[in-house]
Amino acid sequence: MSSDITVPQGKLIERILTLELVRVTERAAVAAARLRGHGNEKAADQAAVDAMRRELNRLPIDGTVVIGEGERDEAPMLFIGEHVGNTNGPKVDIAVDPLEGTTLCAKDMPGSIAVMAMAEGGTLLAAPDVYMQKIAIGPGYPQGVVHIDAKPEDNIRNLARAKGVEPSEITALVLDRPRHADLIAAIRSTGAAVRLISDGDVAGIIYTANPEETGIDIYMGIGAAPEGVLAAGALRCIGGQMQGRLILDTEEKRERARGMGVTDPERIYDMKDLASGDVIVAATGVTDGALLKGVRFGKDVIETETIVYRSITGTVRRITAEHRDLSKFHMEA
Ligand code: VTB
Ligand code: MG
Ligand code: MG
Repeated sequence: MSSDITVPQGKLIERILTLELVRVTERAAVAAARLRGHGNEKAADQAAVDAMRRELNRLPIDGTVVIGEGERDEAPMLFIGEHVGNTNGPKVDIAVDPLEGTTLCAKDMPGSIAVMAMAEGGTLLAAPDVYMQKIAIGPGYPQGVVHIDAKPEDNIRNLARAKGVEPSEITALVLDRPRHADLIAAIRSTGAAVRLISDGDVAGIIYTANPEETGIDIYMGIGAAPEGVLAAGALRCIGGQMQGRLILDTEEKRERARGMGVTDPERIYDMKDLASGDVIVAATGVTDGALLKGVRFGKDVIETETIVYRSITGTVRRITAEHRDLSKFHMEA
């Protein structure tokens, strides 16, 4: 029986919106991909934002951006609190990162994606644009086998034990940042491997869901909060465990967070606190990556690859699209 039937009315995202989201991230990805390798992060990001915003405003939704491109509304740019959609539809929360991995795109390096999530109104954590400490593992482990406040060494050892392997057979994914020097040393001290990425921890966290293919067992470290909410949405669908804690290390940040409803600055959010309702997440590849192929510009066709997750059914779809209406893409994206 489909789990749809058991969920109270009004708690569900219209499933028809699943494919609408694909259209939105496709457009953003194509717009950004035109600027791949041009060394201009800002231009690529802006192109993705504009395309995403335009498509979102066509959707039959009454949407509020809760995770967006910043908190101040100097320019119309999918800022937090912005209303999107033609308001002719369900109240939904929207989380966006129109170009996740702007640097990767500007340098034409692997792993940049256009990504967004949609969920029933009030169910996505409205997080300020600050850092978030995160830990994530894939499905199939006992609840609590790792914990955000445990020592990294203990997390690796406990995970290895639960997997039935030696710590030396575990690989952790960590953002390559000076702030992670101690974390990396601690992980390596157990014999485990660390794979470093320069950017892109939305995909990084999603990798943990499929260790056989990606080689990644666990994600650890400090990335951005918006990316944490997007990743949690996807992991909700596939299964796995994730915890996050906002890093509110100044009074100004705590104040901002309070304004967004964060009463406990130390709170540990688990996956379901970050994305608690029925959530749909879509991501389209901009540059080639392990999760998705990048946009291909052919003579007559533009090809995109998108992955879309729907939590209530646990369905993951991969959608390869050939876009022939090139005039439209040229004109608008
Ligand atoms: C990460 C990464 C992103 O920001 O969240 C990172 O996944 C954190 O910020 O792709 P710093 O770059 O300041 O360390 C990104 O790199 C960019 O959104
Ligand atoms: Mg961004
Ligand atoms: Mg980002």
